[in-house]
Amino acid sequence: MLQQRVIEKIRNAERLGQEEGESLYDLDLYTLGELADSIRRQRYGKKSFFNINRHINPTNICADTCKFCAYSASRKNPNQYTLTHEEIVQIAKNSYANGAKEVHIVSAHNPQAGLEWYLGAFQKIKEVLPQLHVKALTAAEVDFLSREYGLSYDEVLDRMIESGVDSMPGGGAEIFDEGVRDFICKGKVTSEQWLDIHRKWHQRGRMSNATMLFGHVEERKHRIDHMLRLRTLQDETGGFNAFIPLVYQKENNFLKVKSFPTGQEILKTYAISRILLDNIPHIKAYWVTASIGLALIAQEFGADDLDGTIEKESIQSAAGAKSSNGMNLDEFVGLIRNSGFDPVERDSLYNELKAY
Ligand code: V47
Repeated sequence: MLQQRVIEKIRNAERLGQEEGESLYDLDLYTLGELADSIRRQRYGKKSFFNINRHINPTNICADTCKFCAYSASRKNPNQYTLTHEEIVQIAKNSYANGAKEVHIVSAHNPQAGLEWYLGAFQKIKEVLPQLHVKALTAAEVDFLSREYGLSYDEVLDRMIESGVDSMPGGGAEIFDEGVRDFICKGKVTSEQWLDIHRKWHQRGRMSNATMLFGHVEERKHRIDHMLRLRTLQDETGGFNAFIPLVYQKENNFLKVKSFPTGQEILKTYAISRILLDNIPHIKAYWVTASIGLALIAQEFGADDLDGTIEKESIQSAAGAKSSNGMNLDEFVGLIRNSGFDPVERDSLYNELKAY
């Protein structure tokens, strides 16, 4: 039977393909959880990683029209804003003073802002806070800047490094399947381009993350395909730190979704990603989209990282997530400990900073 063969292969640390990956969803939740958990425990024991970080979303004016997005200014969200460099630097300074080790800076694709507005902010942060890790610009933003200002991807990536960007976040990946992608975010960076931008970034010796937006109109087979395309690139470059399955949030947007994934389906997706992505070190249960309760349970289904304290979050909270004011550090650490895991503060590149 396919299922028995697949379980055997996982226990022998053999790789699975598309069809085998899809068949994992047919396993019962506990069998799948046990398989993913044994991989997670072999690698990290009971450690659960998090960081003290600050999300900054400097503008919500966007040339693109992704149906799932509630963040960009539109007729459902008429309040446009663009922060000045001074405001961005002030936020970074305050967060640093409060213990943040990383700023995660992601914007919409604002054609009025200018290349210097995008890149100058990183430079100014680094001038005053050279130790603060700047994780900034998704591959979708890199593609936007390249098109808007007639630069090649190589040129944009080099300018990012000159401006002080340390690593790239994993946003903009959505779902790689071209049919689904066309339906949910036509006109944005293509799947091939997204992968190519990360390849080029990794070739510069830099690290990044990869996300997958799921629980909307995609099917299970599209999630497996997405993971396998990432695994192939990771074989080539080794530049991904973490894979982050993002659970779709349904409020205030233009994507009409009939049914939403159950908790079981979400946990299975974390577990399957741990099993399939044998070459990506960390699986992040981003508590913002999973909800903190499910993210804590996901620690037993393959996830070893819960992202961070965040402080403020505007993208998913616009679509209904309960994350607009981040998470208190003491509460976060207490929740991880009380769920049976050992909280470990990490830096952006997963060096361990403090065991709580
Ligand atoms: O790419 C937009 C997603 C992403 C919705 O790299 C939505 O460490 C759910 O990429 N429901 C941006 N998600 C955020 C992101 C991220 C987050 C945390 C950590 C890291 C990392 C990266 O937000 C976008 C898009 O897929 N998003 N709208 C929505 N309605």
